[in-house]
Amino acid sequence: MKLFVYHTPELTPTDKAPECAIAVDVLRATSTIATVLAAGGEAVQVFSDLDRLIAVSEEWPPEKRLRAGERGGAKVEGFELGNSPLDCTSELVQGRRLFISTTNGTRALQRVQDSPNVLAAALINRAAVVQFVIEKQPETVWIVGSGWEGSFSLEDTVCAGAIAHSILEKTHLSPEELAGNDEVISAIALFSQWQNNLLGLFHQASHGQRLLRLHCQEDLKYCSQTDVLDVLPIQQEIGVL
Ligand code: 3SL
Repeated sequence: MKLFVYHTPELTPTDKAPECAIAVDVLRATSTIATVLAAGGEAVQVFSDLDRLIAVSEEWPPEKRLRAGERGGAKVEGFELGNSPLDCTSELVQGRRLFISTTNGTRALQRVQDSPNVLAAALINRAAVVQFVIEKQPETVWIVGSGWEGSFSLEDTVCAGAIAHSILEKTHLSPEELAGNDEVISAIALFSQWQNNLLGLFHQASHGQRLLRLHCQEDLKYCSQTDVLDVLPIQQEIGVL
């Protein structure tokens, strides 16, 4: 198995798809997706275009659907939900399909649509994602961070490092056997440095600070937990997890 880390969707090679692709948007899209599925949501369907989201979700009975949308950290007007995982209680999401569009997380998921195994990972469901990778043993795995509008983000890279670190522990591969690019080694180093204070790292991250300005400190706390949800968001058909 060779693992590659890409800090943003734009940095992935355009001429190939890996056997397994892991999209990461710790703050907050993939944390929200994992939370919805763990709370009994029927599925999560991801859109980049809000009009298309509205059109497709109209085909679902209102009691069976939820619309979630975020632009610039704020909730899209008229939607039931923004992008806070803390709003996704089992009372609300049980048996319903979530139709979601966010600024960056959606882009990462869409960029890897051609892979036969597309997963959505966050720190909260890291163990389930690692378990899948170890059992499946794909030849090539990409971890694709969402970043922020094309730029590197600390929280996605530390999550990539957390995944890589756990794969190393469980397989006894050496870092140089596992790593397909240098980004893997630097992500592991970032995680090793901050693993006991992930919330502290989020407070230093530019998107963490943006969310703090929007009074989302509880979201940061929740998303900084590791391995608390045993859920594997995996694509069933294009765009549906
Ligand atoms: O950009 C995204 O996809 C979002 O996760 C950003 S936010 O955390 O909802 O602001």
